[in-house]
Amino acid sequence: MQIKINKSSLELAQGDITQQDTDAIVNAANPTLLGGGGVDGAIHRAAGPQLLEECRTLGGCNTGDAKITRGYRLKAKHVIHTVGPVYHREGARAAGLLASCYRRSLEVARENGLKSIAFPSISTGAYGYPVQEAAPIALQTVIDYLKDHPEIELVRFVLFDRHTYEAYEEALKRISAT
Ligand code: AR6
Repeated sequence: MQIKINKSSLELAQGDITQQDTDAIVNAANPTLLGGGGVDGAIHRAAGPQLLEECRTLGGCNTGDAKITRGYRLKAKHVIHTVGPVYHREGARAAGLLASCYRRSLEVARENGLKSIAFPSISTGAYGYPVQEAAPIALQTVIDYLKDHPEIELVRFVLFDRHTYEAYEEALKRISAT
C-alpha cells in the first residue's frame, strides 16, 4: 500500500529491512546500542562487525532518541538507531516516547541530507507494544512530519510478518479515510 503526502511517498511493505536500498534503515535498538535480538540482531549480522565498532563510540542512546551510523555492508548507506519504549515499563509515557522515536529518526535523516528511510515496527517485538496501538502512532507521526518536511521523499515501513503488515494497513486505511 502507498499514499502520497504532498510530493512525498509513504509505503507499507512486508519483508526484511536489512535488504532495503533506502538512504537509511532504522534499527529498533536498546539503550546500549551494542546489539541484541530481533531486527537489531538482523541488522548487525547483515552490516558486519564494523557497525558494532562504530556503535561503541556513541555512548548509548536514550529511549525516544536516535543516533546515526554508516551502513557498512548494507545496501543502505546509513543506519539510524532508535530506542523504543518497553511497553509495560513506561505506562502512560509509552505513546509519546514511541512517537518521539519516529520523529527523532526523521530529524536525524533530514539533518544528514537523506531523502529516503525505511522503518521497522519499533517496540512491537521484544518490547511488547501491542501492534494495534503502535501502528496508528507510527503512521500519524510520520504523516505529520512529511507534511512539514517535503525534503524527505520516501518513508517505507518494512513489516516483517503478515500480522504486523495487516495491522499497519488497517491503521493507514483508517487514517486515510479521515
Ligand atoms: N526486518 C524487519 N522487521 C523485523 C526484522 C527484519 N529483519 N526482524 C524482526 N523484525 P524487535 P523491539 C520485526 O523485537 O520490540 C532487540 O533485542 C519484529 O517481527 O526487533 O523494539 C533490541 O536490542 C517486530 O515486528 O524490536 C532491544 O533489546 C519488530 O521488528 C529490543 O529487541 C520489532 O521487534 C527491542 O525490541
